[in-house]
Amino acid sequence: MPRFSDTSLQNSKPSVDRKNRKKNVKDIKRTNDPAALEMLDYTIENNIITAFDRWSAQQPQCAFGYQGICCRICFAGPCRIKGLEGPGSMGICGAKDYTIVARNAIRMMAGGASAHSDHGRELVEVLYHMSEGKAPDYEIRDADKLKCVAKKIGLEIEGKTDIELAKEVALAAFEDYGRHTSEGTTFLKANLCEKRIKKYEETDTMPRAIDREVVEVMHRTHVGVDADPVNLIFGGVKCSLADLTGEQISTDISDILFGTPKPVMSEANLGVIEPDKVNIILHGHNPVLSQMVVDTARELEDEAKAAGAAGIQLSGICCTGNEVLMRNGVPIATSYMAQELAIATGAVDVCVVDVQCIMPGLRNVCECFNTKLVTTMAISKIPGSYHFSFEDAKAKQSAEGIIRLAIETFKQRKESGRPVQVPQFKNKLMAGFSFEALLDLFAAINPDNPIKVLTDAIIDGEITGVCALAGCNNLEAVYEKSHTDIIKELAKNDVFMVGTGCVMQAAAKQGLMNYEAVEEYAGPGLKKFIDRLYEANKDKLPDKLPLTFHMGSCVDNSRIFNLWTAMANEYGVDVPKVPFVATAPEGMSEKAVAIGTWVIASGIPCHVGAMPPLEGSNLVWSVVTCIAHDVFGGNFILETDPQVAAQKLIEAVKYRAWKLKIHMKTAEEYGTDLCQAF
Ligand code: BF8
Ligand code: SF4
Repeated sequence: MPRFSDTSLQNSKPSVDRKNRKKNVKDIKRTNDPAALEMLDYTIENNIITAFDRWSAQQPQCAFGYQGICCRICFAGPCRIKGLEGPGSMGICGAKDYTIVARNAIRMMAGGASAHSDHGRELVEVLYHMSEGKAPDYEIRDADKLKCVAKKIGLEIEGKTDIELAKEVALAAFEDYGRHTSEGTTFLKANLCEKRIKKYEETDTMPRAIDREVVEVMHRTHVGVDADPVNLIFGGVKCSLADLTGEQISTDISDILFGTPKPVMSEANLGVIEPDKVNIILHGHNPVLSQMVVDTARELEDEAKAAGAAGIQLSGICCTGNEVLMRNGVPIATSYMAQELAIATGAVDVCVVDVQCIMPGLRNVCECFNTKLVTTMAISKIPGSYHFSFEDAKAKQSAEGIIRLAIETFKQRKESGRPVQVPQFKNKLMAGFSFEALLDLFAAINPDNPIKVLTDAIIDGEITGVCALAGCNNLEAVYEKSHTDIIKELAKNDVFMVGTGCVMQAAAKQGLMNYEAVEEYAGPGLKKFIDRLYEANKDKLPDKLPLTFHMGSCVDNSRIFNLWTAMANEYGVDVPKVPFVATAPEGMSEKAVAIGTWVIASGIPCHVGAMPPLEGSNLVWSVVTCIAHDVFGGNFILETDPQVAAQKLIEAVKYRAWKLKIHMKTAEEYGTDLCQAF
């Protein structure tokens, strides 16, 4: 009986306490990625400073900040919690550890919600301007998705042209940013199962409007407002559900404008950079410009050849990379933490960035190699870089300008005769698994009820359950090692894996996103399941299916939310009963905090492998690791050891599957309704 198979895996404490988390601060080669290791030798030898050196220089990091007990909310501070008793146990205003930790945490959620949702707003604006004829370079590439989204959010679709419908969808999305009534955000409610709607209404966590929830968090965390940690965290949950609304909007509208991803082959790791071509790296998050660069690059291929290049090689970093991989098969150069190492190859002509996860440190590395760093968004500039202002009315013109700058820089690179250092590591991958693409795979086995293929595979014991892989890179862990260790362990235990963001770039770079990885790492049940899916779909697939199913960028965690909601609806239970877990082995960003929070509020246990700043308050710790489970059905599993983390995830998913199976069997045997109270 899995519930009690190993109780040590069910307590809320990490296996290594804070004081015993040892790091060798002198060894900056903190990675298991062979390409990054080769580049680190090169950067160390050539005195090129990267995040790996800066990480070492930052050690030891401030223990107050690490635990979340440093407050800088007003400038009577900064205040730190220095002890358990007396005046030093509070900030100057009297704020206790739990208030400070909770305030800091929910401000991170507000930061994350702002980033995802503003990304979504850009897309809504493009859709709206396109519908008004003011963004002529954009079009509706997936009219079926447009209709499907319109229908889902309650719009009448009959008798309307696609353009009319696009405008109505855009207006409905705008309303989710600024509604002044309190019925809940449309794009969220349209995708939740009934029981979750009820849960959020009962707990006053249903977001009213995205902007409003972010503002409310900033207000309630101002000096002298909310001091109650539980109240603060519930405010944070509401804000994180506003974040989910923004992510759903981002995914839906990206698919409408640029197409819903389908399985596609590509490659990943620094070996995709080709020195004889004009190399352009697309980095950041928003597909509005990067998709335009992809389309325009095809047209300017001859110009590149006329300049002596073998062609134009695009590659991606971070979630812009994921967006153009999913829809166009553009290869992945690397993930967040190694972005400077990609530039240090010396073979990149232009690195074009939009918003989020762009290290300011890129500029110094670019200067070493005459790589042009191009910023494109008004809110995201870097001193010393080129700025091509992005306007959706002239998107193609901007893309052409960027590509021509790259061609010019390529010529200079060739004339200079400067050597390049491109590690010859890359791996084959298959990506492109939108929620629709996954359902399409399942439909080849069960056309009437595709999701049942997945839910039955769990009930029949073929696979253990599902795990969502998400999140960033963080040098608190060994870069990409936590990702790869956890993936291999889950695979061995027959866990079906879907994912987004930088984890999936680690999987792709390290050969864990192709069929060879299924043969090497999958347990017998998982292999059988993946083979079965392939056999039913082989006429339409470009290759055999991979070990890990890439669902897109971080905003596309909404696709994962759609997946577990469909599973819950199929089982006829609320989400907390679905055998589904999540992990962010190297979480780092505010966005990751927002995502992790709505994951647990959805009712899913969520592992985080780099310690978030919560350890300074036992009360807050117990709220997010235990009480959250009682209220929402999901909880954080905070564990820095990847092997232990994998066991905790397996334990959690097995326990859920075991409980669900027992109740389903009982209902079947006695002809009763499925119990809802377990
Ligand atoms: O949005 S996983 S490091 S790139 S924040 Fe950033 Fe984290 Fe990567 Fe994608 Ni998500
Ligand atoms: Fe210090 Fe209170 Fe100001 Fe925070 S809000 S810095 S704890 S005085």
